[in-house]
Amino acid sequence: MTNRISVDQSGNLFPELLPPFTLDGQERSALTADCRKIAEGTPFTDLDSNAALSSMVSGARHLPARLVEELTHFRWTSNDHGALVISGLPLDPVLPDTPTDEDKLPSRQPADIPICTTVQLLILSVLGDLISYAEEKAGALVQDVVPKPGMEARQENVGSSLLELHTENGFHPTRPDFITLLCLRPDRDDRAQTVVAGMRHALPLVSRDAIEILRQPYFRVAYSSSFVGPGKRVYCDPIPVLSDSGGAESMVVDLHGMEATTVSAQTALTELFDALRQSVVGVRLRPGDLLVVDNRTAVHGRTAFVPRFDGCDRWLRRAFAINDLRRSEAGRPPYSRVIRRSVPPHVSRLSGADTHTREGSRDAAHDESGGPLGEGA
Ligand SMILES: O=C(O)CCC(=O)C(=O)O
Ligand SMILES: [Fe+2]
Repeated sequence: MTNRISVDQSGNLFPELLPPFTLDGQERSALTADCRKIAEGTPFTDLDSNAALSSMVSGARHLPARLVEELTHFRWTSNDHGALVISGLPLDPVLPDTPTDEDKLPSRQPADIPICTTVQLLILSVLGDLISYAEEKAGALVQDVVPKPGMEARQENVGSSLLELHTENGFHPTRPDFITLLCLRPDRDDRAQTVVAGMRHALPLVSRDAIEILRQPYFRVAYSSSFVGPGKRVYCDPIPVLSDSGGAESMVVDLHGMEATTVSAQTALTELFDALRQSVVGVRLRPGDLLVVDNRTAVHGRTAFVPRFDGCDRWLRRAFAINDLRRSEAGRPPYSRVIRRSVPPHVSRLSGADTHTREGSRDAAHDESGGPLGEGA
């Protein structure tokens, strides 16, 4: 059995996500000027501070009103795909080279790209509050999503082979509610498609019996290698795939890193995987496009592309929003948005042939061409 999302035989990509919300020329130039001004007054060297982040919250009043309304409606009610694309956002006039070696350069400094950092954080502040995780990308609050040499097959955003559908940090007790991905540079061949599959589309395709099982805590997700390093088998405690909070259903799924703890739970999970595969839509992000994913109602992934590591590679910037900052209080100091305690000491550390890591089986799924990937049985 394979859990892979699939690209059809002719190499066609997935159906397009709904048309983007597009800023017109006037909105864009006004926002560019405002972002420049806000950026000038922002201490980017200390982005992890109340002073810097509150200037982003107050700066959000410069966003076009119709964009704030769109974002607010999305925050309130999401949509069938659990995703929204905003196009035509201002970027910095000079774009530096795409970073290639994160070890030497943990993250492109926000001060190097002040306008795009500002516009992303203004938008994010309408959705919630910024958080990041210390173990991942050195805790950067706005992270570079770039291919990394030698990591092409990784099930992380540093990879360039197919990245399976996943809830962001599904293994983590404090998952982001929203993910924002701002495109600065597409891949050279314009092939990578960021994909999403929404719960509202997928769940009606799943049987009632399976839904009942998916509501039980019979599932666990392996911590991403971006948190625990490659080759480690670290799982979160068992969780349900579907949970209800105040009447609103949320979903945690990972087509690569999730496993069921009983046979009937595995059958239910396979049903859901199939339904999600039938629900996939995608977008080839262009410079100035920002994708917002509702991490509670949708999973996301990315099709393959070919990196060159020449400074012109695909480059997205990612930032996470949480809708109740207090939920993260236990894991971080009060002055910081970086969650420090991510891998609790009690999480199961497993070994044995019956388990797999997020790394495991990845190579089998790797398809250099980005072409057809088998659906498997
Ligand atoms: O590269 C992409 O389009 C998405 C990568 C991803 O899943 C992430 O950064 O969380
Ligand atoms: Fe992701």
